[in-house]
Amino acid sequence: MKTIKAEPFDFPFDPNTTALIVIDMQRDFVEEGGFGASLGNDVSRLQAIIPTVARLIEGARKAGLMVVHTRECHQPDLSDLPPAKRDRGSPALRIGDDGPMGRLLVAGEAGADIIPELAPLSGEIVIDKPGKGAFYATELGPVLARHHILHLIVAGVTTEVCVQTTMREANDRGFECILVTDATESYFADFKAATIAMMTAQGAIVGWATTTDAVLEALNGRG
Ligand code: TIU
Repeated sequence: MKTIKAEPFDFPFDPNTTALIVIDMQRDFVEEGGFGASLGNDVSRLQAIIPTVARLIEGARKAGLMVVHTRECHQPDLSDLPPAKRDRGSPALRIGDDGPMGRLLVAGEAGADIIPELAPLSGEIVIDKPGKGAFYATELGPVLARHHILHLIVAGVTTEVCVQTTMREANDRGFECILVTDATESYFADFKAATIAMMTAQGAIVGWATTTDAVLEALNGRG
């Protein structure tokens, strides 16, 4: 067993039953012209964490951890896109519309790709998900079960939307989850802070929080 220094208390884990899950580091959320920008968001906030997420992924690979990547995207025929998700609000573009990086949040389009800086290695699991949570309507649960995963180290975007939803889904399914706070980001600084506070409160009611340095220190003996 190893231990990550964490809030609200230390996080014990066995690397053999632990996966790093990187949520939705896609061009559609991080780059201009994508889905995130179409909602009126400042994507530069998310770009700032790319080097940190890269360092976390590298450390996890070096330690032999399973690495899972997710992508929020829909089938080209939009058969997995509920009208409630497509039609809500007044965005500049809707999911499935043509944008500068292809159709927004559609599998196979350039915008749905994971950013090149964080590209999955061949052999790493990539989960395409139609919802905000990575367990809903995906094979993530069975994949983790097949690999005997019990602990999840969580990074990616956005903290209060897909990251938080996935951590809550995982927590209810019996996983021990730890959020890496400098490897996740929101378009809204106060939402990120509130998410970390609410998930770690009440004795880690949803999960733990830590830093990339603390994860790397626990995995590989360096910060
Ligand atoms: N809009 C927003 O903050 N997030 C999403 O729509 N999806 C994810 O968080 N990946």
